[in-house]
Amino acid sequence: RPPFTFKSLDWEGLAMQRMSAESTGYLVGNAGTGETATKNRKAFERWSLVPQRLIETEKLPRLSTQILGHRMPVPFAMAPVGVQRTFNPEGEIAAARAASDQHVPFIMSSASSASVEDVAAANGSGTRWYQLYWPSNKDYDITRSILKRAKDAGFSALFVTLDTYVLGWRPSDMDNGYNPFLRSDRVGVAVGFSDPVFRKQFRERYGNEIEDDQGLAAALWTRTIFPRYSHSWEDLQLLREAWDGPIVLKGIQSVADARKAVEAGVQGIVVSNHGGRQTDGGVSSLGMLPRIVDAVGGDLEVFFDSGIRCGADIAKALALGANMCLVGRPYIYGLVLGGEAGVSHVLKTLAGDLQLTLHLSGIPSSAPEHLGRHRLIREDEL
Ligand code: HOC
Repeated sequence: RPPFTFKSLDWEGLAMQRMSAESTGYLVGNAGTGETATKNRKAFERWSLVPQRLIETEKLPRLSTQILGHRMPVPFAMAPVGVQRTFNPEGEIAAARAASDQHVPFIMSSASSASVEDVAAANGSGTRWYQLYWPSNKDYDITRSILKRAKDAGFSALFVTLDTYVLGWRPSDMDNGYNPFLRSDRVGVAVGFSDPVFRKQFRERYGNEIEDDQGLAAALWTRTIFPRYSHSWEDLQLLREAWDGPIVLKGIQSVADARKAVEAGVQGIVVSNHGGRQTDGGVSSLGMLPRIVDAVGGDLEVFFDSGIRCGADIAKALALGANMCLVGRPYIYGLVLGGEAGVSHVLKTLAGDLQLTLHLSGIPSSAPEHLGRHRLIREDEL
């Protein structure tokens, strides 16, 4: 039994009572005015499930799905979230353990506060994927080294984030002077500080070990994973050479880009606007999902991210054609509230809430033949 009883789904409200102003600002904060984040949430309200009655069933709805070659018991994964030691001393280690306990894929962030190897050890036999903040081509040796380490540590797919070559305009972080890399506990630098190529380059350049000048090394790592300027579609070839496995492009918001992803031959895309944390004034992620699915669904796997807070949200995104959803902030609220047990609690709750929502709607499984667009109606048509 977890040491808390937060049955409400208002994990954000509960977690905010426990967090410092700077942690709250970082986790709950968004880009600019917060317009995109608000639109992400509002987009869910535009769609409603239409429950059907007298659907005879003997079992609870099946939630299992096949994704990137893995059979998974639930149709959601843990989105990459960096700097998790800001929220709990065990950070990503606790989250990766809970992921494996609950059989939910864990996507590890490049900005993690634990190394690739330590996260892999905590995740054990779980399914884990690595998220890349993509260094510029001049740092290709570092990219190659990190991807090799991830592969060796059992990360089976690569999620490449395309919308964060520089961090968004985040007023709460600026107001609070929040910089997870430059804090004394340096959450967010573990992947770089443990990387042999990054370490060697630092030594050659400054004649010091990273430990001798951590501030400088942290600044350098920040610049390495947020290089300021974007890569091009052609650069994907470099990743293909460095990564032998599925590649998923995260941050797709347009039909045109989704088509380019198909042409590029990647295995999946994540329809995501980074939870409204990057481009303010951008379109809602759920709003774009059906068009993108119509254009490329079937050509690659479509993940959905940005704004999921409960089981019904997952049901709507799946009904609109997503193969799987990514859930970010909710599990971090669990981490704040109860460490590993808190994360497990949130994952279990999301699965239970989704299952009950389908059950009460007369939907026998989350598979597309049962949970498709035919189960939704637009509220503005009513
Ligand atoms: C300021 C911290 O994906 C986010 C993350 C980026 C992680 C490190 C930057 O905050 O959206």
